[in-house]
Amino acid sequence: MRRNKTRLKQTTSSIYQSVFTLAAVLSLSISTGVLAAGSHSSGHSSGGHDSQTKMMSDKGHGHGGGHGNSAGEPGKASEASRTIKIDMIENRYSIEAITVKAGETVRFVINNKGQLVHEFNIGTPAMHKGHQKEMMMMVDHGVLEADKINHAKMKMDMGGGKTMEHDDPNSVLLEPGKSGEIVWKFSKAGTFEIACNVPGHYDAGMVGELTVK
Ligand SMILES: [Cu+2]
Repeated sequence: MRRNKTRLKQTTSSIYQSVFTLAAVLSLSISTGVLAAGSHSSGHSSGGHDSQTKMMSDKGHGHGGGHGNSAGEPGKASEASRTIKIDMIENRYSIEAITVKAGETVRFVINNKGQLVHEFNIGTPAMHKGHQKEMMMMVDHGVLEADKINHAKMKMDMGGGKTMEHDDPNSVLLEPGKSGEIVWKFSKAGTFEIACNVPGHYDAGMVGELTVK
């Protein structure tokens, strides 16, 4: 562990460099200027690009998040008690607080009415934090651009048969103008979050409270 830390320290400057490069690229391509530039550096001080790649393949899957989700589990559309429609724009959801009953299955219909790629993801704050690192990797690999998703790169083999496909059942990642659906069963009570983990968006306020009681 100690040795690992030393190695990570050595890569810190290159991480900052890539974060700042990213911030510069994004601010050039985003006319709305709402991206919280600079705010993501804190989330990436603990892991370099290489170590994250390794960590992901060690875990044995390409893109975590839906595994052991304490917010619930994928649900059946036939069991949904209601449909909640949510629009996404820069950088927020049209609904900022949702309350559901424990055991309830809800169908979410998500529309991206913004000009940037946005995500709708159901999870705990810790899950979102972890997912933000994976999203950052998608940006680093050119899979995720500010206003589009490179689907060909997403399917590319990252080594050991792992890809960067974003197909977790608790999440939809949508390009501008696109819509998607999630059917989710909230198995037990708790306080969770809906969040967009595209770099910078969560910190800019693209997060909502989800109460299961
Ligand atoms: Cu977003």
